[in-house]
Amino acid sequence: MASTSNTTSSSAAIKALLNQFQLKEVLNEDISTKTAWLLGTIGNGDDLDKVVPGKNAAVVTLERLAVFTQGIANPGASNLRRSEPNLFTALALNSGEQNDIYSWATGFVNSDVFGPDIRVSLIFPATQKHIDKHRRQQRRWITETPGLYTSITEPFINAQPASRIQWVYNILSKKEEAERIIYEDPDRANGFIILPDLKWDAANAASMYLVAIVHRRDLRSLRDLTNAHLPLLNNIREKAAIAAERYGVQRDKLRLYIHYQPSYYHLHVHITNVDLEGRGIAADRAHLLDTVISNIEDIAHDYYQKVTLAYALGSDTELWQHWASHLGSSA
Ligand code: G7M
Repeated sequence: MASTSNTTSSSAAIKALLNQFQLKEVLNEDISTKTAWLLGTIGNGDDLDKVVPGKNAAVVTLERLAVFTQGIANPGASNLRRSEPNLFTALALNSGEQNDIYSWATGFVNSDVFGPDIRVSLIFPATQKHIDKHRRQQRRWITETPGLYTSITEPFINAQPASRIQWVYNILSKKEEAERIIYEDPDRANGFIILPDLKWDAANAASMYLVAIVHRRDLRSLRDLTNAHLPLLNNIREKAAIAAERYGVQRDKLRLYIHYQPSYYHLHVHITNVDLEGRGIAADRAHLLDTVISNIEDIAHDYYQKVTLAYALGSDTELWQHWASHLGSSA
C-alpha cells in the first residue's frame, strides 16, 4: 500500500495540476456508474484555447464513490475517525421534502465518517487516443475470424508504440506504484504482479478491483494464449485468491477475466469482487479466465488461434478506423 507521505505528495501534485485545468468539453457521462469524463487543457502557454493532444490536453474522470459502510459498521477496523457522536451530526442538507412518513433531501455527508465521496483520475498530457477512448461514440460489432485477425488486427497490434504500455513497464520494473503491489511471483515465464487497478481506491472491499500484469513481454492478448501458457494462467487463478485475502475477499467471491480487445496489448487479468457490476464485464469484451483455461485445456491447445472472436469497438477508435480502411464500405 502507498505510504502516507507518498500519497500526500502525489495528491498535492495532482491538485496542483487540477488547479490549472480549463474545461473544454464534457466527453461523456454515465449516470449508472455516476461518472463523467472531461476534456480540458493544463498549462500556462499561449495556446490554452486550443486542445493539443500530447501537449496541453488533459482528460479528467470524476466518479462518485460508494458509501463506505465498512467504516460505519466497524469503526475499529477503519482508519476513519469517528469523532462525531452521531453518524449524521455533520450532515449538511441543502434541500428537502416531506410527505407523510417519507422524507428526502440532498446534501453532503461527513467524509471523516463516510470516507471520500469522489475519485478523480487525470491523464496528462493526454494523447488523441486517450481522448477518443473517453469520448462518447457509436459502437460497431466486429466478428474477427483467425484470418481477419492476421490481416487486420495483428498488424495494428504490432504497430502500437511501446510508449502506450510504458505504465505497465513502470509497474513491472517497480519504478511506479511499487508500494501498491500486493502480490508478486517474480518467475520470468509464469510470474506476474498483482496490484489495485487504477479505478479502485483500495478501500472498499465490496468494489475490489485488482489487476494481474504478467512479467513476460511476449503475450499481447488472448489471441496469443496456448497450452504453453496454462501454468501462467493457472498460477494467476491460484494466487489471485491469496492477493484478495488481503482485503477479506474470499476465493469464491472472485471474478477473473481478460478483455478482448484490451486497451493495452500486454497480457493482464482483471480480478474483481463478483458483487461489482458493470465495469468492463460485458460479454462483448470480457472472457472469464476459468473459461479461457478450460477452452485451451479441454477443447484445443490452439483454441484462441482458431476461434472467431466477436467484440464491440467504438467507431472513433484507431482499431475501428483500421478495420474500416481494410474492409472499405462493407465494414
Ligand atoms: O481494457 P484493458 O483490459 O486493457 O484494461 C486495462 C486496465 O488497466 C484497466 O482496468 C485500467 O483501469 C488499468 N490501468 C490503466 N492504467 C494506465 C493503469 C495504471 O497506470 N495503473 C494501474 N494500477 N492500473 C491501470
